[in-house]
Amino acid sequence: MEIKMYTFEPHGDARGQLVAVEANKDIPFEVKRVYYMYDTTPGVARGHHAHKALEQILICVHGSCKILLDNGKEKETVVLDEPNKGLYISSDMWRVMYDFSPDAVLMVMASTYYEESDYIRDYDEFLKYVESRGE
Ligand code: T46
Repeated sequence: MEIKMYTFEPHGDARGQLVAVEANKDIPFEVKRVYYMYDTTPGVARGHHAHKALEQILICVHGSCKILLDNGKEKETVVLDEPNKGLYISSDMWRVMYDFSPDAVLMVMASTYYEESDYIRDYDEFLKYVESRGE
């Protein structure tokens, strides 16, 4: 499986670091929504779903976490632990976020507004969905 990581150039000076991410330039889509998670309960995993259309970039802007990606055929785990590294997740990809450090803040830039009907929350349904699309 091809993992698409983006490295954003920090604008560092004596005051510290600043990272800017521009839609359709630094990432391949228009950003419609930004959300972030923090204060994650120790030991929990989040996600356990796929999307039909949504594309996203995940940045762990503080702390660290792991992301399990599963396209129905292969699985890969990515560690996010740098605030200027973004993981691209396409639609049709089962994802699980886990192993959050206590200080983790996981920020997500999303290509669409929140839409519950875009979620596939059942793993068997996901496998049938990707198979029906010939993926
Ligand atoms: C994804 C992974 C990486 C909203 O009201 N608006 C939103 O934009 C989002 C993302 C969530 N919510 C509500 C829906 C639930 O009541 O917030 C609650 C928690 O959402 P959820 O259980 O879907 O969160 P995660 O962490 O399992 O998954 C999220 C995204 O939903 C999902 O698209 O790819 O992060």
